Amino acid sequence: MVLEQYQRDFISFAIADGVLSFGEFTLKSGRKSPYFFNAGKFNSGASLAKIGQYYAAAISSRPDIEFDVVFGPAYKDHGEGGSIVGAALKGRRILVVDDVITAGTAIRESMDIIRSAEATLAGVVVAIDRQERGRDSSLSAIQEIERQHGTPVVAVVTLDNVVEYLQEQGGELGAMAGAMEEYRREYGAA
Ligand code: OMP
Repeated sequence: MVLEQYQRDFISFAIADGVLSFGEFTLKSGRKSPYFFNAGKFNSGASLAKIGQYYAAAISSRPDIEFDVVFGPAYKDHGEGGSIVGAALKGRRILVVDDVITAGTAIRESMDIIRSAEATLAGVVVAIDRQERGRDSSLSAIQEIERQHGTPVVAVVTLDNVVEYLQEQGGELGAMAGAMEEYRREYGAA
């Protein structure tokens, strides 16, 4: 597998901003992971502008995905009430932009919102595909979504890409790749 330059840049940028970090983390699914991707740390104007470009690069790699509206889920309980702010969804083709899909719980909430708004799901773009088994099978959550909904899911980077990058870097970062591969053996998709 060949890492595209924008993928390499993205991983290096995510590590530098502390978005991609290494240690021991308990995920929403209860799995203990040696790495975590915290998109909330892309919190400056400059890093938001950059992350937008990486998402755009991933979307451009799939010109077959045609959409009218970009939808960013907020998963909020407070604020102005209701779950939609911005453009109307009804009858439109929606591209969902999200941070991470692990077991697929969060993304299903977005799909429910789109379905109840009588819109069509055109595709999903995520920053990182952790390539872990989903809830219902040995497929990854992303593969499940692609099969169940016939919806393409694009990731800026996958776990494989991150492991490859870390191995290329060697040293301390290279050492992290081993822990990630071990994790993948336990929870990775078939
Ligand atoms: P699922 O709902 O299991 O697909 O997990 C996705 C959500 O988990 C994300 O929207 C985050 O809230 C959180 N998460 C991360 O942000 N980064 C990670 O590296 C892993 C998770 C996670 O808990 O699985």
